[in-house]
Amino acid sequence: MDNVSMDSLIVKLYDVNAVKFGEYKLKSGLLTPIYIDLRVLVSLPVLMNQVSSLIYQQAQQNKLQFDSVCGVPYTALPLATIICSRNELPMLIRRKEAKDYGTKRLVEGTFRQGDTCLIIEDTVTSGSSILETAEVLRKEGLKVTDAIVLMDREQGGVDMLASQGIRLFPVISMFKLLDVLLAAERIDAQTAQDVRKFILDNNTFRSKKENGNAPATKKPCVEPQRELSYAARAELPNIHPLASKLLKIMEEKQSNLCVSADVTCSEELLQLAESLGPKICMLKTHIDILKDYTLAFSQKLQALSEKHNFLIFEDRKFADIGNTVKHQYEGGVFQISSWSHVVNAHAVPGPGVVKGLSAVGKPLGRGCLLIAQMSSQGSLATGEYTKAVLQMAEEQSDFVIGFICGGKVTEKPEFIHMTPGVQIQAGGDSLGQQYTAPEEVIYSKGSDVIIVGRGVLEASDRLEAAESYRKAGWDAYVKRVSRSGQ
Ligand code: S5P
Repeated sequence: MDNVSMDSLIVKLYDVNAVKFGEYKLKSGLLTPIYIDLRVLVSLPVLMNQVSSLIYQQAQQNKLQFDSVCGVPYTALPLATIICSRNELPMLIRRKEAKDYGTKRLVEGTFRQGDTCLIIEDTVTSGSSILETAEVLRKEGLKVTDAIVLMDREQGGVDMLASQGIRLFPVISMFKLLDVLLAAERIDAQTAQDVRKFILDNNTFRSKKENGNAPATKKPCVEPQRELSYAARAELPNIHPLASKLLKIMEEKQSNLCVSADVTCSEELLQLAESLGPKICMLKTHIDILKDYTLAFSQKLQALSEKHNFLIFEDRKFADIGNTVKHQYEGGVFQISSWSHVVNAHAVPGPGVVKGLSAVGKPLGRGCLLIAQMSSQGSLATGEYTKAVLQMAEEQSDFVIGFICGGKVTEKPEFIHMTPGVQIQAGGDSLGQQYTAPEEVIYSKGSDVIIVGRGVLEASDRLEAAESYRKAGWDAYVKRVSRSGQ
């Protein structure tokens, strides 16, 4: 919105009595020379729509990322409803009290653990109403990082919320409002001056700090959201059992290393599984490069996965219609579904590929990784394609446990991020492979598991190399989790 229309909106708010001057009591008991009462808006649909658009514009201009929207009850509830309805966004409703019958939910609407919820509010003084709603949402497992308010009284709300990890984006702030109303001759200079003085003298955040009442963590900056540990993610209520199992293995073995056992002889592969087994959380195979595959081999591999507690991931990269991949997964020479805990698929064919695989794998408790990005030079799996893959995963999260990707592609902690193209030495190969270091993949890019092939296989001492990758990956994870204050 340009300045002119913003100014006319402010004047309109005054004209409809949403902004009043005189002597009024705030929720805190404090007497104030200005009172903002946006409840009147519900009777004024045109203004209601205008205000809702402005609030949503803040979200867009600041490129806020969120999965759902929650209005602080009650005045902001209809505003959130209009925003969600117009922009087809999922909404959540926070109850003031849990109802004493039925489900006793404090938050109505569906969401997943780790989803980010944007809070909408009509007026902010100290920020306590937003914080109260944020705390309820956070207790339910939602993340709250941003809030938008129509009218900020500029009395400390921004700083207080920042100290609690919430960025507040005001549409209109008090000083701007005073300037506009003065220029429009709705108030005189003396009134404007009195209100300015009142606002500056009554900063709720500053006075709390001065009295030593400010919460211990208060700092005028946005603190990062706490990042969940692998162990905590394993316990999330909506997590796929196989993802949970993997995360538990990772925590227990202190390993986020998946070795890519790209060898062509089954005996050598079994030797690798036996010797590297204690160091890894997962062993990745390309079963069709073995020159001597037998079903007996796959049974031995399964026994080793149990002995050393790692999962098997057949890197088959299914990419056909549902009916074909069903046969490829279950049958043929390899009978992959009978021994591999995890497989992966390209999203190119559309959701049918996952449906076909799921028809075979789900009853067996198997899981699938979707290929969201690739490590090879010139890969087409980028941008909109990657986004569409995330969408597909969310729609079939009863079988999709995560992604093959270069780094974190979703904030949803139920999904596992696995990254190939990892070597301690930077560089690549002559066929387009590109390598990133373990620390960068786990710490900077936020992935969960490093997939290492030749970095281990071509080392003179494979066990020693696996240990250095395990340590590098684990140290980077510990550093990452401690960075976020856990
Ligand atoms: O994008 C990808 C996806 C995969 S699964 N890039 C990859 O390199 N991979 C696989 O990871 C690849 O097929 C190979 O088995 C392994 C990487 O091997 P390295 O020897 O280059 O570490």
